[in-house]
Amino acid sequence: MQEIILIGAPVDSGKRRAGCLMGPDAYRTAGLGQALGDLGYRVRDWGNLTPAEHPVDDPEARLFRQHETIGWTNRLKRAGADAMAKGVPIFLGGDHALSLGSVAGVAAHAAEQGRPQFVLWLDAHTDYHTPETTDSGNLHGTPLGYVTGRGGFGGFPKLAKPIPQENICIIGLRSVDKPEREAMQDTEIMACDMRMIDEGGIATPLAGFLSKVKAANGALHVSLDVDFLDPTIAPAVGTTVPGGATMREGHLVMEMISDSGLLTSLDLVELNPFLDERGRTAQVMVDLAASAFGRRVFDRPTRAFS
Ligand SMILES: [Mn+2]
Repeated sequence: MQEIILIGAPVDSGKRRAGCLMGPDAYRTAGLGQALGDLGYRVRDWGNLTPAEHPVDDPEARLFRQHETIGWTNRLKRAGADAMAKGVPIFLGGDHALSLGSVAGVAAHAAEQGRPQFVLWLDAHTDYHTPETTDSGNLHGTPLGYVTGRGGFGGFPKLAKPIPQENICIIGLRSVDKPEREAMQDTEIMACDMRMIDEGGIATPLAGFLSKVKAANGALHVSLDVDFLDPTIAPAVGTTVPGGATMREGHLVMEMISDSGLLTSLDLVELNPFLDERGRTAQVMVDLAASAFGRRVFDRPTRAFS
């Protein structure tokens, strides 16, 4: 039986609006552990982590709470690599800055195993900034820049091996400014915006990406940002952008991931329970996670994802 490891990552340093530190306990309260246990997994909860020791941040600095974010990155990188040796980690965020550490950690494990690391980024934003290109100074917009090896991340832990751009797929984009769009167009990252989903459906690009992961015998990290979803079904996020994925699109993505059998690690990020309505966003995220681990409406034979 596969073991799932819940890693509480109450990271709140990646942006200015506070509240994501309440996320891990909201997922527990919404029954994440129970839901996964009901699916037949052994579930371990490592509790909530704290950042590694770090200097105090200057509140006037251009980059918001950079030292704290570096502390988190060090801590989560180690935890991620440790957890990969034992099971499938789910990082309970916390804002998206936690993925600087979670992805670095799981990628270090993959590099050790000689397996290519792939990342599926479900998000309204590209999160491809660097500390030098971010106008807001919010580091939750930088994890894909970091894990692909862009410059400007002095002070952050060194990556075992940067993730090749072509191993990354972003789905759900709808809030991308001009410099970001231009930076994206110069990369090999597969970027799928909401218009592509409207026109051709969400299954086609995802199936293409999953086939690629499978063909390469890759490890698959999925990073699910609450803002991937439409704010009418998932309001508890600081960066609401209208026009997001529907409930069915969200579940279809997770069910295809489950059918593929490729998932090796997962982030649930940007939930801000302070902005939630009676826990409904936390519940939606728990239900999506359960779909990624095999929950379905009927026990019917499903076709392979490809
Ligand atoms: Mn994000």
